[in-house]
Amino acid sequence: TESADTRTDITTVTQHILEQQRAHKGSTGDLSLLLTAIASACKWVSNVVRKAELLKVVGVAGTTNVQAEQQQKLDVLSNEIMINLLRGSGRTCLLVSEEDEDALFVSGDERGSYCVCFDPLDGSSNIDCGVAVGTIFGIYAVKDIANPTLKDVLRPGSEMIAAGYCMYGSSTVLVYTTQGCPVNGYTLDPNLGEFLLTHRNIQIGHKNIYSINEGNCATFDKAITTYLHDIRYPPKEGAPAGWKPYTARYVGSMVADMHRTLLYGGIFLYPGAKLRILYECFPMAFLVEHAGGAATDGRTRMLDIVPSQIHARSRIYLGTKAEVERIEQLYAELM
Ligand code: P6P
Repeated sequence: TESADTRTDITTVTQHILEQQRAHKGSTGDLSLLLTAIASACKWVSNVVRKAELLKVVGVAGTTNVQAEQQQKLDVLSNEIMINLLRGSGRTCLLVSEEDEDALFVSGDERGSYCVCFDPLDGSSNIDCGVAVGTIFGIYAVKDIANPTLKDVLRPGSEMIAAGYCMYGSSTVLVYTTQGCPVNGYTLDPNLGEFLLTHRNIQIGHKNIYSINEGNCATFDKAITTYLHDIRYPPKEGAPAGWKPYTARYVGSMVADMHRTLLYGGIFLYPGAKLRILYECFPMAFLVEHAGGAATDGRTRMLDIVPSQIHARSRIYLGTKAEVERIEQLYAELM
């Protein structure tokens, strides 16, 4: 059999974006350009994240130590990379970043027709211990390119036209989808500097895994404490044949917990209103629904929520449909 290095039927993310563009008759190619710019930004962020520890001891050119205060915080650096490449694509008119209090309006000849909401480096507090972190993004089409306003992003997540994340873990994996299309995953080959199609048409798994920060259990409401009890202990009337408790997995970095939930299945729960709607909850809900799963805040489908302001937060439960429906049923019965 031919070795992986000699295979020539590999598909790069750029080729795949163009292939999907051709499938959408009449598309201008603007979204393809924007997605390609995002993929380039993720390559650059990946490069910086992987060198982070080294930069602290050997500096950029391998000369002297980089003093801590000179060592630009990775999330600030990642934010600059994202903004430069998004604005430079000439396809955006409004940028909402977790790192910036105010939205950024793109003017002049750099203005395009898309609004991008993103977290440039989610979970960055985990970097020092080597835990996977990631970039998360969601894209809306502006309503009136001549007059972009915050109303272009303070709208239901279901009106997003694309969403995705890039996880900087044991490998760098970009996962995204566009409205009504399959969810695909691309793994960065560091030697080629290319994202190669490795996960075609991801469908959410069905393993019994639950993912929650148990340390917050004193704040869980009755619906969640009941849900957790039912997946940890057999029913009162006795365990049916084959019954076993769910496995617990919690990384504490949303992209890592989401990627595992997408590939293996189960449920990710964040009952406190901590995660941001526009650039954490909506993109992940958009992806999980496109992969055959579901996402809710307990009472409302996540993608039907309208954020009140650009950094609004929400609780979120996402994963396999059956688990999400169970949680919504408990909210309806108990809350
Ligand atoms: P906690 C990381 O700080 C983050 O924003 C998400 O990536 C992650 O899912 C969540 O917060 C973890 O929160 O309270 O469990 O540390």
